Amino acid sequence: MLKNVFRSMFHVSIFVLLVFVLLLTPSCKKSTGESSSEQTKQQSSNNTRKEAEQTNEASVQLIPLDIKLPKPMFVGTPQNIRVPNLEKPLGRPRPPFLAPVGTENVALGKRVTGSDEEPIIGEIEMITDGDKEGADGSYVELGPFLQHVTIDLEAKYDIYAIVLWHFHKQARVYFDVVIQVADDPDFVTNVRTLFNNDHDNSSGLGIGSDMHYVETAEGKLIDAKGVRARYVRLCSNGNSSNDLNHYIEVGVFGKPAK
Ligand SMILES: [Ca+2]
Ligand SMILES: [Ca+2]
Repeated sequence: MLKNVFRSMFHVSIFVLLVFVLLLTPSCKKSTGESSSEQTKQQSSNNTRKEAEQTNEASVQLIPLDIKLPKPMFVGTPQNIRVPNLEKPLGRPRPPFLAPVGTENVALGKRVTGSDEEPIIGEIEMITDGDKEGADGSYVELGPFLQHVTIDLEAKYDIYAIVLWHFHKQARVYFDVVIQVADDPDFVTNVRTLFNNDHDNSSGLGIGSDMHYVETAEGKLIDAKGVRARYVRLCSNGNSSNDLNHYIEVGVFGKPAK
């Protein structure tokens, strides 16, 4: 009798266990189904993110800036220039400067104005005509002491580098070289200084900590770090040979602002 009771209890518990397993199985499957669709979703969102990152990377891919250099007019750096805070020459060609793909000289052919619009030699338009040669006929000579020129890029650009040639027929140092960008031609709105080697604020544009440098055919490259602006202004205040100011070419390397 007791044996029969145990047997029937055993059967009941087997039955309960079976029902339990049957009830659980679909819900387990469902939950697995859900989690796998969740995983697919996650995977596809990961893929989309990866693709977006790749596109982003491609759009900011950096390549060496293509700067066409003029013929050098002298070899080596003369040691007889006595100027304080003079940058030591590198002694080898300037290393490539990396900028986003599509960066080009957006100053080429653009309008130039300045504090001396009737230069002693040459025309002010020559500053953006693409000619960087050091010989006579390629440079503009502006009046003595503090002078500036302003380039209107005609639209806002993300500027990565400014390369300028004052004069490279002979080794010279130009004083109070200050390079600024702004949103307006009068340099009132959003003025940012990219370079300043005026150590005593004689130009009135603030004290600069950049070094004096000797002009060469390589020009002076200023890292503009992607600054966004329409107007570029360059100041100078004579040079180590005379009080006059010269410009051969100014290249502004950038991309249209988006
Ligand atoms: Ca030129
Ligand atoms: Ca000064």
